[in-house]
Order: sequence, then structure tokens, then C-alpha cells
Amino acid sequence: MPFKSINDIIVKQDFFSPGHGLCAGCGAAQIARIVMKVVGKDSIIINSTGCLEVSTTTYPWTAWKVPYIHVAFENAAAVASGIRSAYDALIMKKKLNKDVNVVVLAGDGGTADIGLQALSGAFERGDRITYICYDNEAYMNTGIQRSGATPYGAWTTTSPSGQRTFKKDLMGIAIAHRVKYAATASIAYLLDAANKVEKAISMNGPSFIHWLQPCTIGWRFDPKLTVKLSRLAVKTGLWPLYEYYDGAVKLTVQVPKRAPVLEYLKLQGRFRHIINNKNELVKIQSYADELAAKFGLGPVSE
Ligand SMILES: Cc1ncc(C[n+]2csc(CCOP(=O)(O)OP(=O)(O)O)c2C)c(N)n1
Ligand SMILES: [Mg+2]
Repeated sequence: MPFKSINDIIVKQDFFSPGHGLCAGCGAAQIARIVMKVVGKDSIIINSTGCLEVSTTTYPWTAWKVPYIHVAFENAAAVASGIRSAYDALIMKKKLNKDVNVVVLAGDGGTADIGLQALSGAFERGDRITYICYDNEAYMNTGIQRSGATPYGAWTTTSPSGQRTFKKDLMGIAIAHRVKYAATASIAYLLDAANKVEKAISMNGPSFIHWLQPCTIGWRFDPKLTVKLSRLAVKTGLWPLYEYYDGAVKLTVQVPKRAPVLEYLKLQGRFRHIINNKNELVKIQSYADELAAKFGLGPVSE
């Protein structure tokens, strides 16, 4: 049953507890909380190395109230596939009578770059796992190095004059594998996001969610702006909210009037060097316009 209101989600039990060390305003904490509310207690979480892992599992504490496995940077999807097979075998042999949700939470570095081949293998085999990439657009845990998901123009410690390439299209890669379900998500649109997680875990095959996660430290913004930035990413067209199911792509949140990309960029220190550079702004605006045309968003209104 889809969630009808935010309250339907909020009242659900928490399986990600608040006693963790993630930064104030960290979008990953909000993603983890919502994911855990939706997937519930009969779930196994597979988490590759990254901010979410180091900040929620410091011995002897853990923020996870369900079985959780920390895996190496490159093999989250492969471990999930193994766990899925083990459960399938136990259920088939009637040694277990209850199914579990096998859910990966992995960063953009762990997904777009180093874990991509394991993910491709799981998608190709059709393994029944849900893979959620929380995308803070850099290798944040090790000190803000660029990843394949870093957006054009963004400063990181390894793109000091601004990233020269556009974000890797992870959704396109998932869809090219003909996964059962793929969707983008935003913490500013919780109902949309929660319903996408619910759909993802109900699939009889691989599902993928690409979730934008503002990072106060790496993007250089005031922690109170996390949700506002998440919303602006959608409103500018830089982060269209859509889903892929049964061979078709569908926009799930319409944006009749788009905000100019500058509205989003100017709130983040990582773009400070380009907000007065017309050429760079035109490039980023054109990229948003391209996405808007592809997904059917409205025109920019100043
Ligand atoms: C094979 C390997 N290379 C490098 C590292 C060091 N390392 C640990 S976490 C991390 C960055 C993770 O980036 P991402 O997946 O985007 O997650 P985030 O920290 O941004 O949440 C790196 C480079 C590692 N653990 N293993
Ligand atoms: Mg990252």
C-alpha cells in the first residue's frame, strides 16, 4: 500500500537510531532514517565504506537496529547478491519461512566508480536486491575528493579549479541493464521517496534508487539549508524526480516553473569560484535545460 501522507511515514518505527556521529544537517542520516522506516525490521543492510558507515558503527555502538554488514568499498552489490542467494536457498529448503529485504546503502564513490562492476554483475544476473546510492557528489569520508558523480564546476580537493566533466548517469546505467525498477529521490520530497523505496523492495529482481544527499562540509553550506538545497536541485531541473518501471520512464514530481541554476549554486561554497563566470553558468544552465527537455519539466522563470 503506498504511503498517502508524510504522517504515514513518520509514525513508522525507527530502525536507524539517532545516536550516530553524522554531521548536523547531513542528508545521509535523513536518507537512512526514511529507508529504515520503510524497509522495516525484516531487512539486512549492506553498507560500503564511507561517511554513513564510519559515523554509525563506531564500536561498541551501532545506530542500526537490524542486521548490518560493513563491506569493502568495491563489493557491496556482490555481498548483497551472496546474502540473497543464501536466503533464497534457506527458504527453498524450508529452513526459513520468512523473507528479508536485502538492501544496499552505498555512497557515490562506492557506486559510480569503484563498486560499479559488482553492481553491473548483480543487475545483469537479475538478483533480487535493492541498491540505494546516497549521492553526496564526492568521496566525502576521505576528505572531499572528486568522484564520477561530482557535478560540472564543483570544487573538490582533487578538482581545485572545478570539475571538468558532467555527472555520470547512474540511472541511465541501471536502466540500460533493464533492472526491474529504478528511481531518483530527494529528501525534500519524502512521500515520493518513501513510496519509491516501498516499490523498490517489492520487485522480483534488482531495483536501484539514486538519492541526492547534500553534504554540509563538502558542498560548503549552512546545515540549516539541507532540505532547501535538496528542493532547489529538483526545482532547477538538475535533479529530476522520476522512475523507471516496465520499460517506461515516468516523471513523479512535475516542475511547471523551473528556478535558474544560479539559485542553487550560489548557496554552496563549492561553486563560489564560478558564480560570477558567465560561461560556466551557461554550461550548467544548458545541462539543466537538457535534463528538463528529456524529462518534460517546465521552462525557467526568473
Ligand atoms: C579499495 C579502497 N580504496 C579506498 C578506500 C578509502 N576510502 C574509504 S571511504 C572512501 C570514500 C567513500 O566515498 P563515497 O562512496 O562517495 O561515500 P562518502 O564517504 O561520500 O559517504 C574512500 C576513498 C577504501 N576504503 N578502499
Ligand atoms: Mg560520496
